[in-house]
Amino acid sequence: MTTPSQSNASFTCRVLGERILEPQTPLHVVHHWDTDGMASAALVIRARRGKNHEPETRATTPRIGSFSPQAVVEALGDTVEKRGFRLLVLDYGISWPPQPLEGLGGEELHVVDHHRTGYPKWLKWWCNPAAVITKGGEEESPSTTWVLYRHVLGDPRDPQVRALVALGLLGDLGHRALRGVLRGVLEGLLRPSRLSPEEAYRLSQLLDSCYKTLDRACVEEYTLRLAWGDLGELLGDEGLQRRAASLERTVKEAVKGEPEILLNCVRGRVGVWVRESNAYITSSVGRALASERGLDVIVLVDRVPPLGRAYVYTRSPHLPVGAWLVGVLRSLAPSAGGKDSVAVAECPLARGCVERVLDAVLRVLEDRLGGCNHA
Ligand SMILES: [Mn+2]
Repeated sequence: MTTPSQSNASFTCRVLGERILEPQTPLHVVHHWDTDGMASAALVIRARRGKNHEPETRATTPRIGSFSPQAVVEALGDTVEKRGFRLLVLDYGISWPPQPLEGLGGEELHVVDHHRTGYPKWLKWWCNPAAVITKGGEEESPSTTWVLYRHVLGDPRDPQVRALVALGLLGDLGHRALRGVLRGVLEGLLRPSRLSPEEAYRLSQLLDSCYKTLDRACVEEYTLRLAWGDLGELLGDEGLQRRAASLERTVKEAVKGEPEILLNCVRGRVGVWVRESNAYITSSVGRALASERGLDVIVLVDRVPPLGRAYVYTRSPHLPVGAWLVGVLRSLAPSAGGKDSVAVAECPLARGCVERVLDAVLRVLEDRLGGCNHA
């Protein structure tokens, strides 16, 4: 069923697509630092290439870990003052302020995304099916590369553009995209470039090692390589392989460590780990702890000094800790979120926030699981 707002949205997406492909108009792309964001930017850069000319296209990523409209302005650098540039923000799920920011008028700013968020009236050019459809939006738009492919740019013939669509899907969905109905879609997209879905998944992990090591230059360099380089060659890139291998070792080490606190409760066991590192791998470590330690709930307090932040990450293999915790976390931390089996609060490093949040998490868990004793 198509509601009027949906058909209007898909019309807007097509016109947006024509505007960002106009070869005579320079474009600055600001994109999320993960694989989907990098692949989305590369896809647009490549799609803009004309027969006999190289249109001027810049691509940068916001400071890693920062989600704000101000971070977009900073990533644009001196482009903000340049006349004639169009701006495109990709895969960067922030909520925009009710008034345009200085230097970011509503006419030349374009946004393509698949995160569930809302848009103010001043922002004229946005394409985000998940913001229009109230139910199931994110499932139907699993990546920004998918939104570009289905709604904005149309079906591309270029094999590399099709492979980039698949790469974004694998980046955001992870290995679960390798099974089920999506597998056929991935095979279709990847066939012309002779990559298997497994190889493309591996490439997405290699690319994510740029942001996990908090290396913005790496993100920007490999975005251009995705646009113009050979994807099979990138899979063998030694720099990326070393980076990813070192992150994998760090996660393995972290998972071996003993918990700071261990609670035995009537309806489950809870482990609390505390760590500090220079890598942005809270969710990798948290997932591994939840799947490998055989506990009912894991809590990970992860301090990341280069980001000036600490994360309190709670995950369960089977309990709805997201539903239990997200409301409480939002009242205690500057930023918090989650879904069914995971809840994360983001705190400044300074004392106070982490302690408050951890106390509240343990209180809620003790309440839900009943009769807890320290082991
Ligand atoms: Mn994405």
